[in-house]
Amino acid sequence: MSVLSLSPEVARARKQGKPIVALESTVLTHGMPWPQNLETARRVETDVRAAGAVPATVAVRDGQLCVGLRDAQLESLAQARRVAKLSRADLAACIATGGSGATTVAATMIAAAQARIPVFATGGIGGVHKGATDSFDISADLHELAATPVIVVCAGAKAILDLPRTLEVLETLGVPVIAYRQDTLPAFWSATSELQAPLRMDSANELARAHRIRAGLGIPGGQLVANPVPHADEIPQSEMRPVIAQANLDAEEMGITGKALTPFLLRRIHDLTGGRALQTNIALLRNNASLAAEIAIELADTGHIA
Ligand code: PSU
Ligand code: MN
Repeated sequence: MSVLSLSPEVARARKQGKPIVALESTVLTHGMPWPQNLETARRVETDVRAAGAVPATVAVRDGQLCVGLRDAQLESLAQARRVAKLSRADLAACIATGGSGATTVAATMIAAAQARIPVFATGGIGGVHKGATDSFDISADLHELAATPVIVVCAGAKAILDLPRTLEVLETLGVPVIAYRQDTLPAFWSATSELQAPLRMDSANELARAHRIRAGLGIPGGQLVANPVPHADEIPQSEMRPVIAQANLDAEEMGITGKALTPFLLRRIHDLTGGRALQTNIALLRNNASLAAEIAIELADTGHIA
């Protein structure tokens, strides 16, 4: 029994060996307000097409794991309230009970691998939360990167996280963290940080080659590409630091934990910056979609599938 449902466009592209870029949906349902979430979803899909690849937004609809959504489906997802946020732990249960939900980085990677799509673009992955030594809150995204052979293009881990510890866990799990065209790790809203990136690459071709070589060596898992937000759209770390501290403080005071924490922090940060952080978030998503398309094209040229 297949629970995978490819859109006609994605099915066609796959048959023809065309480059495809997977896109997640939690960023739309839990990371951005209506109607900017729908506008962004559409714009990101347009960016992927403009770069020469086919977009495949992933979500669960009525017990089907959909890879590629029609515009009306994208709209109903963006408009829906109280959508389930599905990660590795709850993806199968949602499908089994005929439910619907948005997929996180971890769940989108699983869907992409099933659909043999080797590249996926998002905003920021989950990671080690500040205070994780007490809360043990470490995103399932990190383990997924270690297990599932999909390249994830992001703008660094979300800066609401404990970035040094996130890097440590990724290293322990054997996940390559590759900064794109710079030496430092980008920090989501900020193009640079004080952290040295473990690896650096300067072209989509190198990224595609490294992915193939890892697969050839039998190393499981994916690569994390950290693509800095364009400088014109960034909010520097010095400006973000107090905002992030305030948001974390608010979450602590309100007792927000678990799955609700990341969406709460993002919403709070959008508010505290008067919407500026949201504009940056949109810019970095678009930037990541374009790079992911370039990588997809490189991989498709050599017939690489996940
Ligand atoms: N990046 C964003 N906004 C988001 C997310 C990422 O800019 O909403 C989502 C992703 O789906 C990611 C998830 O997988 O947050 C991580 O959630 P958690 O920390 O609960 O694992
Ligand atoms: Mn968590």
